[in-house]
Amino acid sequence: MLIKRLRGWEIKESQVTPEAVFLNRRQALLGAAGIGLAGMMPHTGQAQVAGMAGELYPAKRNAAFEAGRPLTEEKVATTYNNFYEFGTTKRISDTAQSLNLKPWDVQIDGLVEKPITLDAEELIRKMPLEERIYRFRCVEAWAMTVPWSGFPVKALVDFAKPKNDAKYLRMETFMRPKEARGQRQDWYPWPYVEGLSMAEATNDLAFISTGVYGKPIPKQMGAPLRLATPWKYGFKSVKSIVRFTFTDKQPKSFWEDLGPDEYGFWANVNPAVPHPRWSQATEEIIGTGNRIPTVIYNGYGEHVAGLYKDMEGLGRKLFM
Ligand SMILES: Nc1nc2c(c(=O)[nH]1)N[C@H]1C(S)=C(S)[C@@H](COP(=O)(O)O)O[C@H]1N2
Ligand SMILES: [Mo]
Repeated sequence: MLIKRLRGWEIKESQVTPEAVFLNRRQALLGAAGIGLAGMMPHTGQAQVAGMAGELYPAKRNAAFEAGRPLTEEKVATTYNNFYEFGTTKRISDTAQSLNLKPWDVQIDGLVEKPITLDAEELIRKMPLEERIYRFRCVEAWAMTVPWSGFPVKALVDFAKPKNDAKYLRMETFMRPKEARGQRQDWYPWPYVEGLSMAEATNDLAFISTGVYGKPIPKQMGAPLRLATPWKYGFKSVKSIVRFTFTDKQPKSFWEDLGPDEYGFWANVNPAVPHPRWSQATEEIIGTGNRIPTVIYNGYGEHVAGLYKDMEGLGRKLFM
């Protein structure tokens, strides 16, 4: 994110995940073993690609959330990633496969009736899964359109039962330098942290992604639990969450900690508020070469503008 020039958008053939090859191989295996054994497949390389709770996908699409743009091709979205834990380039999808998803403890704590730790898969099975197509806008002025599966953050809030004095939801990524080589670079403020106000967290649009393209979410996109807040810049959408903390203090996020003059807490999309080093007026749709105008709140103003109507005094800070 601190780079000045964007890289090219084209995908190198060698970096495309050979998913079709994998699926064919898996089908052949299932055929040989007999379909009844499918549930007993060991968690080998195959199961890792298939991911967590695979039989829950595709989740039923919620038609209330349509993007009004073509979907980004799956192989483009799953091989052009930002995940500093695995490196600073956009080509970390292979490197990220070193992340171990099992077991994956999720802690829910802070100002809640009863703190709890549970396995991610257990949590996912308790939540109402659905599919939503959202537009996505990175602060670096690239965009994509993705079919997420998952559940509203509101469902997690209801499950956690926060106390009345909870004002923010703080979310934290794993800390495992052995699996994530970027975390061995100790000048970054690991672990990655992001946050939402309670009003934002309980807004209908705030979503926890557990899947994408009708399958469990791949590691490079933030398995097993990743935030999706489509009216905000992409850095808000913290990946591979291990901890949800309800707090009365505004969390300091990873990028805010690194560059408070460039990245803030609110991070709402606004074409009229440039980043100090580049314009936010337009965005490049990855995989297409097209550049289009950016829209305030990434076009989700009807859902979220009301959240900020008493906060206008924050000015530019609402949009960085
Ligand atoms: N833990 C963690 N979450 C993260 C990031 C990161 O580096 N680490 N990058 C953020 C940024 S800047 C963007 S644009 C999106 C990219 O999501 P994608 O790789 O699925 O496109 O993830 C966000 N979530
Ligand atoms: Mo980003």
